[in-house]
Formats: sequence, C-alpha cells, structure tokens
Amino acid sequence: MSKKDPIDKKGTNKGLTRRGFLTTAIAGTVVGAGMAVGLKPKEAKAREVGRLSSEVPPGKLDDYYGFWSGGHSGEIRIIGVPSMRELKRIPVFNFDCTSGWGITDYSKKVLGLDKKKREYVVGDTHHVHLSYNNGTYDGKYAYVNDKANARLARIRIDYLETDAIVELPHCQGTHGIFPMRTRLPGKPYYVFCNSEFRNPLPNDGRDLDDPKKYGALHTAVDGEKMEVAWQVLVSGNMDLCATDYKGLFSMATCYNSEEGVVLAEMTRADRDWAVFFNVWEIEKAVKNGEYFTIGNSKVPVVDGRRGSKGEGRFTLYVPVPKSPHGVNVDPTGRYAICSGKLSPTCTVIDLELVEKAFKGKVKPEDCVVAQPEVGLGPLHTVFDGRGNAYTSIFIDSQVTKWNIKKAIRQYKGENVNPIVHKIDVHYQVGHVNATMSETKEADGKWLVSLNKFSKDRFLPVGPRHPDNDQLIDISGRKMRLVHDGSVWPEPHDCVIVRRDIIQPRVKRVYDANDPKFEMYRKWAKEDGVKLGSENKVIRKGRKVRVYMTSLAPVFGLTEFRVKKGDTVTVIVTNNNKEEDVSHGFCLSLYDINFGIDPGATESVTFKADKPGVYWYYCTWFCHALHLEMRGRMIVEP
Ligand code: RUQ
Ligand code: CUA
Repeated sequence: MSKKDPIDKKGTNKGLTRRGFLTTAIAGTVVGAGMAVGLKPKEAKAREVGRLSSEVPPGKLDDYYGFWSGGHSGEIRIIGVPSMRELKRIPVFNFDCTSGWGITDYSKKVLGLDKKKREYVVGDTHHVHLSYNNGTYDGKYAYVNDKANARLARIRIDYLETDAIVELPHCQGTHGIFPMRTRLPGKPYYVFCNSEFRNPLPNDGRDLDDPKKYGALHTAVDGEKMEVAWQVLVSGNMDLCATDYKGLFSMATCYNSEEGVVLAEMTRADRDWAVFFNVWEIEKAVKNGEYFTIGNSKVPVVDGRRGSKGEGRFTLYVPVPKSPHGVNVDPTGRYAICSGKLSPTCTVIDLELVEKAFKGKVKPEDCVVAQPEVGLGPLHTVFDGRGNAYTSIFIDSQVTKWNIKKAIRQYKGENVNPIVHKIDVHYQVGHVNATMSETKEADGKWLVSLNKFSKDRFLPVGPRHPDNDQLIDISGRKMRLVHDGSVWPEPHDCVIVRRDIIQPRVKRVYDANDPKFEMYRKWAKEDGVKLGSENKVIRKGRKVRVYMTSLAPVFGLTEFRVKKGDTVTVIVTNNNKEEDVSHGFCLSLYDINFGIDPGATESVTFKADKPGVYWYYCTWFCHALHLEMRGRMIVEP
C-alpha cells in the first residue's frame, strides 16, 4: 500500500472522519476485510481451501477497484471488490443524465457530437484496461473499446471521466484492446486495437461480394495524444489482444484464418493462429515511408499478411488450435496463453522464443511450449502470481486452475498433471479476472467469474436475466465460491486494481490539465465575465451566454430572458465547497438535464425555439430547500 493511500489499514477512509471514527470504534473487534486479505502468499499457498472474507462491514471500504465494461450500455462500471457493490458508472459511448454525458457541451465535444458528421449514439464496451508503467498500473488512464462503432475511449483516473474518444479508420468490430505494459523512454505509448470483422478496404462500395479482398487491421493508438499512429493489415481476423511486459510486442488471437463470412466457413480449419506484432520494426518502417494508405485516411498502413514481405518482419503467425479466443500474458512476462475455445486446450507460447523467431532463429510453430487440456470451451486465462493460471471454461461452466510450469513439463513428455482444481460456476462463464492479474503484481487473492447466464440464481425478472459475476477466493490451493453478484448485462470483462493505485479527486480543480477549464476560461475571457463568481447574461447577436452560479439552495439567477430563436448557452458553476454537494440543472420541456460536481462548471447549448416560461430546477438533493432551488427561463416571442 502506498503512502498516498487515503484509506488506513482497517479499510476506513480517513477523509470520513466523524462517521469513519464512530464505525471504527464500534467495529473495533470485527476483522475488516483489509486485514483478512492481508495474507502472506506463503500462508495462502499452504491452505487447502482459500479462507478470505468478502464481508465489508458498514463504514469499511473495499480493497480493490474493479473496472467493469458495461457491454450494451456503452459505459464502464466501478465495482468494489470484494463486496461487489456497484460504486459508479462512467458514461463513455452512451447518454447519462446523472452527469449530463452526451448533453453538456464538453461531453458532446468528447463524443464528437458537436461536429456536423455522423453522430454515434450507441456503443458496446468489452475490454477495459488501465495504463501501465514498469509492468503495473500507473493510475493515469483507463482505455475501453467500442465494438459497435470502432472507437477507443480514454478515461482519466483523477476524475473517472471520459476525456477522449478516437475513431479507428477502416475498422469494424473493434474488439480486443491492450495498452503497452511499460513506457519506453523516447517512444510513444501505444494502445493496440484489433478488428474482429473483415471488411472492404476502403469500405466505399467496392469489393462488396468479394470477401477475399476484405481485410482486418491492427491499430496502434497513441495513448497520450489519443491519435491513430499506424495500422497493420493482417491475414484472417483478430479477436483478443495483449502486450508483452518489455514493450516489444502486441499480439492477437485469430479465429477466422479461413477468412470466411459465415460460421461454417470460419470454423473449417483445425488450426488458426496467434499473430505477434513487432512494434518497433513497424514503427521504423513507418518512419522510413515504407507504408501505404487506404481511401482518404492518412494513417500509415503496413502489410503484415501471410506471404507478404512483412511476415517475419512485422508479424509472426504461430499456429494455435482451434478458433482461439483469449490471449493473456502471465505476470512473469514470459508466456502468452491462448485459450482454445473450440479446442479443449490452452496453448502456451514462450515470448522469448517469439523474440528469437522474429530474428529467424526459431520457427513460429516452435514457440509453443505447452498445451494442457483444461476443459470444453476455454475462453480466457488469468493468474495468481504464484505460477498458476485460471481458465474460464464456457461449455463446462467451470474455472480450471492449472500450473504453467507443470504444463510445460507435461508437454515435454513428463508424466505430470498440470490441473490443480476445477470449480463450477453458474453459468456459462465468459471472462474471468483476478486481482492485479494483468500486472506483474498479481496477488492471487480474488477471482471474478463473469457468467453470461444466471438462470435460477436470482429472483426472476422476466425473460431478460441479469448476468452473474461470481466472486471466488483463490488464496488457497483449491478455489472457493464466495458470492453471487447480479449485474446488468453484459459486462464482458473487468480488471481488478489495488485501491492505492486509484487516487480520484473529490472536487473539480480547474488547473491547466483540465480541458474543461480551457473551454470555459476561453468563453469567460471573451465575455469579460468572472467565471464562478458573476451571474450575467451576455448577448452577441442571436447568441446568448448565461453565466450562473449555484450554491445550495439557490441558483445565482432566479430568472433570465432570451428571445425565441436565440442560441442559448447556460453555464452553471457549482460553488459548494463541501464534499459530495452536487447540483443539477434540468430545464423543463427543453430536454436538458445534467449534473454539476462540487467545484465544477458545466454548460449546455440549445435553441430557444419555444416561447413561454420554462422552469429550471436542481436535480441533486443538495439541501433541505432543494425543491425550491429553481428559476425561470423566459422566452419572449
Ligand atoms: S470477449 S467472453 Cu468481447 Cu472479451 Cu471473451
Ligand atoms: Cu442544488 Cu438540489
């Protein structure tokens, strides 16, 4: 736990002095979850069955932040682990009135809804990953894909708010993403994104009925600038994505080496592959101008297809049976593990051999060092930092724990059984993830099984069931199911992050790093208004800016007047200094509703197209006189 952790060892937030103090005093003898999970790996290893407590008593805080993708909702959710309590939803590709995402001017800018181009209003988030340095999370950003509209979004961790979205040219089915696991001096920091679907390149009406001419692109996005850097054209398709720990490779599983367009075609071959990308060799080629472009996009593309000059230099195709799904790199950084999906095996690929293969010293197929049988329908594999892997088994509805070193020995012909334990999950597990599993600091405490079906596990709520995210204690030799967590479909994946890494601010601070600040500061300067302390209506022709403060229980303006047809921007600043006092601004019959965090300024722009009196009111219960916190917009005909 770092010194900066605002939460003490008993799991009490020092910021919550009075309430925190009382609960600590009352619960003084209760063993907090923070202590219960403070096991030394050695003790845990000796235990036959894990014995961690998932109980987080009132007033205590969780040990981990879980970042869950929201699937159809297009959002990210934050879940406390081990309590499995939902703490927050971060709107990303969706609309949300709590914050006003998709409604306020700033969020529209991030979403690209301020431009006169195609306006996407749906998203499908699958994979959330946090930014890294030195093999572990650096607490700066989270990234998430949009499978629906081929985008990558970034969330800044200090405000847990989306701050950039980039569209990936010529891509469809943007699925697996993964950031580099370390930052290399003088080099860009990339997030890699896979195209799962093959489509015409460019997709402008040509090659409609000629799927052989379709292609799929692996895209490198600069995770700091949030700009597309380059793309690689591959054979087949790409499903999940991972990176190594040295900052050399990205990689993807391919389930459609057949390049088919219907199921029967896509599952014909007994072997597909994992494709490895030689990141800095590609970068070098791009710098040397050895690239082409597609359609009207300026993004450099290199050819990494099989049989091209790029094979062996930019890409390496390692055969893997059959239609593999997940690819995960173990915390030592040595092994990439592909989960077989239609093969009951996991394929272990030695990344040191991949390095050699790129130098032509070994053959791609010789990079495989183990292939344990784990069960029917293996999808994803995670780690405990003690040499064990945990693979989700979709068809068997199980999680299989197996030992990587033993699997390698078995592959060499030794008579050892790598399978340690199997546990039933309920039901049809997709992803699993474990505490810090995607980092070199994997701590082997908790595993979450994200089950697609819940069937009989919860009260029936009609034909559309919740998913069941089950919490499993992996601190012992055998796994132990601890908790059923209902969750609205469909989180695809999650990462579980030690809480000292996540340091959110409780109040908005308008420093130079805050892009919102830039926008409002510019406007206020233009209008000669002191933002946050003056209440003024500034008219320039048909454009009206309304500057308004809010301090419980009043808005700085209890009325403002505009004329029918004006373009009106209402800019509201929350001047409450106390933690957790949010206000909202809802404008009746104008379809406007957004929240304003403590210390924040938010704005909305709309056309005053209906004359009359329209009440605006505060939507956050901020004060005993919250209902009276309202005013009138008077639109003169
Ligand atoms: S996928 S259930 Cu979108 Cu992550 Cu594997
Ligand atoms: Cu401000 Cu309710």
